[in-house]
Amino acid sequence: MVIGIIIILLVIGSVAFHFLSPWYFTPIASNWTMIDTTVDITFAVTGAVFIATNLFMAYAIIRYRHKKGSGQKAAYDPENKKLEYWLTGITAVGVVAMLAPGLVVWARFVTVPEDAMLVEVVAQQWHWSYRYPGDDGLLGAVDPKLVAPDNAFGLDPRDPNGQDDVLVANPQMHVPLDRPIKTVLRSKDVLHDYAVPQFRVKMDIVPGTVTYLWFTPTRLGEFEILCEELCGLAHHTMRGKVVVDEQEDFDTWLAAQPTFAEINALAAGDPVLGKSQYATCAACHGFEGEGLPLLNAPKLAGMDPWYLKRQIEHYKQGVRGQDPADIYGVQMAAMANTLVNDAAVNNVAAYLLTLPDEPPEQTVQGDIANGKRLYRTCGSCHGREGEGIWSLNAPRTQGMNDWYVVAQLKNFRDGIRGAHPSDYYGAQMRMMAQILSDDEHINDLAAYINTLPPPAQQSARLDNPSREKL
Ligand code: HEC
Ligand code: HEC
Ligand SMILES: [Cu+2]
Repeated sequence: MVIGIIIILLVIGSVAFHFLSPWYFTPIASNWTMIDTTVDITFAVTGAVFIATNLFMAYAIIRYRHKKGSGQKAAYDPENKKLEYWLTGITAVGVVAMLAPGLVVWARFVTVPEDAMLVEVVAQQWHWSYRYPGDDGLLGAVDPKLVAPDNAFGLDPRDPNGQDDVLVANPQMHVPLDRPIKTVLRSKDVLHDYAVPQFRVKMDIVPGTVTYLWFTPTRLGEFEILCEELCGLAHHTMRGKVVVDEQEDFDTWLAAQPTFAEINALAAGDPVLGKSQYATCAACHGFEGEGLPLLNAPKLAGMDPWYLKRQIEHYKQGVRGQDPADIYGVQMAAMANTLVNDAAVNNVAAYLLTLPDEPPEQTVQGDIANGKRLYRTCGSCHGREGEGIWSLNAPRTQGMNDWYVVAQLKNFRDGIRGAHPSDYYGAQMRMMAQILSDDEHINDLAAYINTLPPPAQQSARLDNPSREKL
């Protein structure tokens, strides 16, 4: 009796929860209302079956429960043809009702409209980037072997179709409103999955092949891109954004992005010009780029050009050093504008590579053994020897000023750095710093980083973390 009543309450509760729950579809922003309808049909069919079977079970439990002295006996009825025809028939109708709409939707999903605009989405560990085909409407050939810091997309420079390809090297993509968009999906490393909940689309991205999906955005706004495939340590930080613009705004945005040819035309950094541009920086960072602790300005000598470029860009855009609590970052942000363009940044980057790359003086004491233990997680992004891993966007940690390491880890942990919504790289580091609740641990890490071998003694400037250690 009690069980019967509990089952009835569970049915009522589940149905009430379904209708009253705030966790249902996010408001849709694409043409794929069909997908919602399909999910609704599935809910209706499975819901009806759930209600019917559970209420029948409750009824049977209550109606035929054991009563002392009633003499009731269960009848054995193994072959009831009529009942079986009915059950088979109803089940078949239910299954068809659930699966058939899915086939119709899938047929649409894999049939891309002729006039769809093409965008390539490139996935890599914990980062999204995008390529638009340019005026010819064609994407140039790519080859994973060509991927390098100065050719992050791995474009083949000999393919004329690739010259006008527009390269967006940050995780924010734009698309125009009310136009079908075809995204072709490519991975540089492992399995990922491109998903935008408001568009109701998702598709796996498989290394070695190109997958695709299409949608028509029907609402202006910014929507989050999620990776929905467990793709390693920082999978949960692999987020991006798709911005749906009016066609006009989209065109303006696209025109402001660099093409492959434009990026290639930018001269390689010139260390001689860089030296004169560095004069301003030297006042704080030291004449040899060795870092001046009294001015809280860290060592820059030997900094990887890609990391320097990104930091200067972030300072200029107000993505780093905008938080008033970030006293030193604010000072630096004011200086970043003295490097007026990409060429100037390239020149300074080239000059920094010519400076003596000596390990800085040690100022922080800590438990090195504990630091080593803690550094195992860090090493999967920054390299086991702190060499820095470009493909994971994680800079070199070996040879950094220990006081600066301590300051930055606290900044990340306390949300003073890496909290800006456009700081996709800082956000990853911020989540990693959250494990460092104890200031002692931060000192231990800095002390351990001091023991890492300088570049000349490193076993290899590997571009891949040792995955067997993860
Ligand atoms: C007024 C002093 C000052 C000047 C001038 C200055 N910086 Fe800085 N810079 C700083 C400080 C302080 C920091 C540390 C910010 C922090 O703690 O977050 C910094 C940080 C940086 C960083 C980030 C380092 C890292 O490892 O993330 C870079 C890159 C940098 N500066 C480059 C430059 C360049 C290039 C110039 C010359 C155009 C320059 N700075 C001029 C004070 C200065
Ligand atoms: C998921 C990958 C990942 C892991 C794990 C990780 N980091 Fe980072 N870290 C990054 C990225 C990406 C950046 C660059 C942030 C930016 O561009 O502003 C960064 C930046 C830093 C910086 C600032 C460097 C500078 O020059 O200002 C320090 C210091 C640092 N990490 C230390 C650590 C330590 C210590 C650990 C382990 C507790 C760790 N990281 C774990 C990805 C990671
Ligand atoms: Cu992923």
